Amino acid sequence: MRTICVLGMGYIGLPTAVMFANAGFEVHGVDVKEDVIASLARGKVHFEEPGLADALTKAINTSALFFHSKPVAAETYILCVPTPLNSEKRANLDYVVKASESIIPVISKNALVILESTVPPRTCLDVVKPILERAGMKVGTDISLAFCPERVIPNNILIEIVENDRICGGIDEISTKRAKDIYKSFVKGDIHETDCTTAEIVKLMENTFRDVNIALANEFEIICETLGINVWEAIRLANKHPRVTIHQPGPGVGGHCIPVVPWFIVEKDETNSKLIQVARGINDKMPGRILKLVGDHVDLSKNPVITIWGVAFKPNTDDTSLSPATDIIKLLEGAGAVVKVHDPLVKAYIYPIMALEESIDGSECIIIITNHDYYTTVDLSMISRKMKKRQVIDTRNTIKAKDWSLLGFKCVILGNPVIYDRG
Ligand code: SAJ
Repeated sequence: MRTICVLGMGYIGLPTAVMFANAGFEVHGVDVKEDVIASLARGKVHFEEPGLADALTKAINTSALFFHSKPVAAETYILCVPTPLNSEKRANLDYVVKASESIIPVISKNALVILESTVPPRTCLDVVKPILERAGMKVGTDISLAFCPERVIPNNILIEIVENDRICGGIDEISTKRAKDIYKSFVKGDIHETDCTTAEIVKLMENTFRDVNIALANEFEIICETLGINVWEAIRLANKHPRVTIHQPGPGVGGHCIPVVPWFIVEKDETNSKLIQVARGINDKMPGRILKLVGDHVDLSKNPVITIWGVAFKPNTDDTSLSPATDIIKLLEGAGAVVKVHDPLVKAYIYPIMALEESIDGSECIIIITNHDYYTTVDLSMISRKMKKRQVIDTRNTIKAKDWSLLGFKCVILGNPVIYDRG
């Protein structure tokens, strides 16, 4: 049976391991975190992702998936480790280096190594290849190496991992073909062949495209405020053009990827990446804009209780990675507010997560940061009774302001000059 060793059991590595296991491979999932390995071996997933727990159970029950704290010998190694930003806004490749080094004791001739982690261009050639060659074999001749980035969106991973097109870029043609061959076992989208360095920049371009477009939406929000225009309505109408798809403004950009990845291009060519840098700056300034918006409606120097609804980086996920909510809470506390936090999905966060009722008790303003579906189902009359002042600031244009205003709420929506209240 064909064997695969997947290094890194995070939100990409685990679904990848599970998919290969359920597609007929013998898969060995590896993570340096012993507690993660122990819980996975018991069939327990360590993050929320629709369908993942069932798919994991199936893979374990058919004896197709095993977990280890160190790599084991396999025909294919897939590296799915994090590549965070360091303090100089460059890619920290420590995990890629350590994972590559960790397979040296077990790798043998004819192995295929696939890097899935998002990395700056030339990482396969300049970082991974020399490490693998320390095993005494030549990459290209003895070992194949390819870069095959993931493209899935959290919360829809198990669907997108199958249906999205993929890019496979090998260090040579044989590496590309071998990598494509194994992904074909479960990917229904087209698998496009290229070289490894092109594949590396393709991944960065995709996420940078999104970051720059969100920055444009955020810049439109700022301009529309100056001009007294409702940006949401303006974007809705502009998007009626057949070739225009403007993104949505908001409180900032979070997640593992979008706020990080554009810097991997900047580090390779700072001089020619000015648009990318400006876009990053615009998105990073959005939490400060939210602070200003709150300050326009609440006297923060009087230490009011302010409620944050939603600390996940995007709706309907429990993931708080680089969430703009964290910056906004810090800014509000710095300005004097006493912040209470609610999120229906997040269990662990750097601030205590309260029950809904507790989070609004004595509060002078709710600020909606993450538009979880849950917030459209809350009991508005209970909320209006519990609050000290009936005010809500919606940074995602998500609430039905009319319903809230009928209960006496003053509703402020980022990017909309109209203030909804009973008057
Ligand atoms: N956001 C906005 N306005 C928008 C869209 C998003 O403010 O119009 C914000 C979100 O609220 C969130 C952040 O941007 O804070 C990022 O969310 P996202 O939905 O854009 O992206 P991620 O991080 O969940 O997933 C992205 C996806 N990449 C692209 O859409 C190009 C996903 O396909 C990638 O696999 C993933 O990054 C990754 O791992 O690289």
